[in-house]
Amino acid sequence: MDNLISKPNFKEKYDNFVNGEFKNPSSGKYFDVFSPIDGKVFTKAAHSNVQDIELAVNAASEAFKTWSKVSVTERSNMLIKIAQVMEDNLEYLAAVETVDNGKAVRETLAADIPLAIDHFRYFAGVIRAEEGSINELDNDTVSLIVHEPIGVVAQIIPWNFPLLMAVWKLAPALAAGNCVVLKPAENTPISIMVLMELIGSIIPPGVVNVVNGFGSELGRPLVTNPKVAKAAFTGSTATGRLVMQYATENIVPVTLELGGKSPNIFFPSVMDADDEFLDKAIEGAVLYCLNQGEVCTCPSRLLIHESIYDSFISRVLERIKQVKTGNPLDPTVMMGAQASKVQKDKILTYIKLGKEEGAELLIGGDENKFGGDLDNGYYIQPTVFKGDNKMRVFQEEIFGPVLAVTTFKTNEEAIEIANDTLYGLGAGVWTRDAHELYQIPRAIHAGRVWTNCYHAYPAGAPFGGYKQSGIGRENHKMMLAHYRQTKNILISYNKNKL
Ligand code: TXE
Repeated sequence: MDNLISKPNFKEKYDNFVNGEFKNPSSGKYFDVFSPIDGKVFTKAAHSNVQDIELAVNAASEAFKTWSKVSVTERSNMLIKIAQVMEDNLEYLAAVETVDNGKAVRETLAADIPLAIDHFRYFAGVIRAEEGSINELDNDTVSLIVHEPIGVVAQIIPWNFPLLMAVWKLAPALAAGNCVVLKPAENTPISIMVLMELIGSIIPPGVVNVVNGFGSELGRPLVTNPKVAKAAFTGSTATGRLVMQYATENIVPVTLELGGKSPNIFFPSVMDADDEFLDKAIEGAVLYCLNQGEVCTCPSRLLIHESIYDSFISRVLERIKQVKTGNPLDPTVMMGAQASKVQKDKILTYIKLGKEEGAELLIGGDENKFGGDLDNGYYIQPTVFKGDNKMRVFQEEIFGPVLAVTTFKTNEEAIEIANDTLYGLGAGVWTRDAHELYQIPRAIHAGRVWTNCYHAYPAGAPFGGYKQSGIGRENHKMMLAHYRQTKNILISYNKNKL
């Protein structure tokens, strides 16, 4: 307990950030923000309404007139400055994120914030290297292709990686020359406001606006605002469907990063491998606990070849017993608190359901208690069920530290089970066989297949979903295409012919 990272000081309440200033919500209302660590209110956030959305969109639209003309070098330099300020405040931002979301500070220090920093640097770099193109169609006709920013972008952010997901959307949008109205999740509105306190002065007024409040109240007016030219969303598939409907009303493009039920497949050669690889593979199976399972790519379905099932699962269960759970401000803790009471209750409902539908509980299966203040926090034990892929605990996104395990006999069966889901975001393949190493990932319907690794998110590796897991690829320069218009200037050099 002595080695806890100290809780940062928070303001009594947090406003919106509009046109370069912190601004009260027009209703004057604020809502309570709870820390998942102890379930206590630690501050309040602006409860915005349609008027606040309009103010922010108008500010963004006004700012776009100048920001869209700013040179690529200037935009790139701004992203580099933002990255530097984040790096200078890494520990502070990591602690804020942990209090706001409940995730382990071990992760915010080593992953959330460093990845966000690197993301700004990546887009600062790639935007400088972008070029248009020119094509001579015939002797006197030339086609010129140039890219232009799309306009005001609406970005709706989830609560599982509040800062990182905001940055995944902000960096490409700003690099491409757009202005943004960003709506954080109501469960975790604070880390983004703290970030704006740090970087707000680096950004020209109106280029980034943040409006806090409830998605059910603000989502529609934001995405259907006629001045909005594009929407980007990360969250549940159900809400993503709504966002797409709003975007349809406005006839604007939308990118979506939605749910998942990712298979993590272990082939027989894993068990014959050297100790180092086997240890890594066991670790890869246990990564369903990472971020308390609140990851869209959580490897929540474990598929093990039946010939190695007994020996492999016993190693996995031994390792799960070693997973350190508890106060997320303890830097040695791997699994902290679920992001909200609602989420904790949802996970417990699924655990009950798993038992009811006859899945065999191998470990965990209850909330986690640590005594003292933490008893009002939102903690769940790492849980493993063995069962059948048709069960609801195998099919539905639980978004918690709940693993559903099954076996397969052949590679064809492994592929069939892996693809038997509505989702197609992530997958893991673990093998020492050169053919499986390529053929299995190719056969899986998912946007990202980690092969002999899992849960790595380096900038430059495109990330996004097949099927109901979404549309678009973030984390890669190809995202720029979603944030730009393509203009074709067709030039005739023929003096007579039309
Ligand atoms: O998500 P929502 P919820 C999954 C996960 C979780 C479930 C429910 O399974 O248990 O979704 O979580 C905003 N128009 N994921 O209900 O509603 C909301 O304010 C526009 C997976 O919290 O999708 C927040 O900013 N926006 C996921 C954001 O949507 C609306 C991460 C996400 O909330 C809106 C989060 C509306 N009508 C949850 N209603 C992932 N892919 O990583 C809400 N929002």
